[in-house]
Amino acid sequence: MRSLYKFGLSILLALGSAAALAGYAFNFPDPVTPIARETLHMHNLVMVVILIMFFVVLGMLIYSFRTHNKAAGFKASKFTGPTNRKQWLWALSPFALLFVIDYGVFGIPAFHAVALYEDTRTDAELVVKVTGSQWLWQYEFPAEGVSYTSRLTTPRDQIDSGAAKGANYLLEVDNPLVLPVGKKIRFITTSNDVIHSWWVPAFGVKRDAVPGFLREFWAKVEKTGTYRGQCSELCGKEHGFMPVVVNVVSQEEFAKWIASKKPPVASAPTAAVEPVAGTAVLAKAQ
Ligand SMILES: [Cu+2]
Repeated sequence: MRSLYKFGLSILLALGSAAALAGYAFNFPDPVTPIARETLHMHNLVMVVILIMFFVVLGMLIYSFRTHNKAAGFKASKFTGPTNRKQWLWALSPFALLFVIDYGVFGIPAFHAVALYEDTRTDAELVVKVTGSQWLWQYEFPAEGVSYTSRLTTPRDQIDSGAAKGANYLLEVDNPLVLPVGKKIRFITTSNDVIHSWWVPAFGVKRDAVPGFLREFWAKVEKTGTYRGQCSELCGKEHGFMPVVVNVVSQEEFAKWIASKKPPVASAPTAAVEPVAGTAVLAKAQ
């Protein structure tokens, strides 16, 4: 028994130290959108309920093994299937309990969280089109006529272990996506080549970018800051090298930034065609 405890303890220590070395966070990142907060609450609720169930069932098992054993003079009863009312009750009550927990305790809040995620009302204050490409992201603000690409900036030296890895190793880009705080933003994802997936953990959103399809989700970021994520659909040899970086700034800062990104007025005739074409595609997608 003692060696078993030692074995368990060493496994725990090994897992703990490996996690510490990797700088791994076990829990969700701080949620900054309503969707991320609901997802975290849902996760916590499920964890608490299944932990209680785990300990109740384990306790009953241990109690049964320790008290109703052969040494204490108990004889195994031999029967097939429930034969009396008490046995039926014991067979059906766990089923009924699980049914109530699954549909009532988990189902209702889970449905609410999914409905929030799939909110398709068109009251978005800003639309961002995200296009995945091997191996970069393209961001477009169709109404504002702004479009640019966002690529990894981690030097090749760090990737090939020729230099020490930076603080945001593989999570840094040249042109981050800039968004205003507190605005409802509708995201539309698509792809130029293969399936990618746009993911920012702190936003609680992840949506596949599928070639030939427009898929959508929305987010309302409540806190300014820099948020990092990654492509999360294996998309080829540099799948690990197309991170997502989002700078969430105040609404005034955003207005200034978007104005600086707009194409100069001199090229207006050609630039004006873009947003109109983009809007037509968006209207069709709804
Ligand atoms: Cu990708």
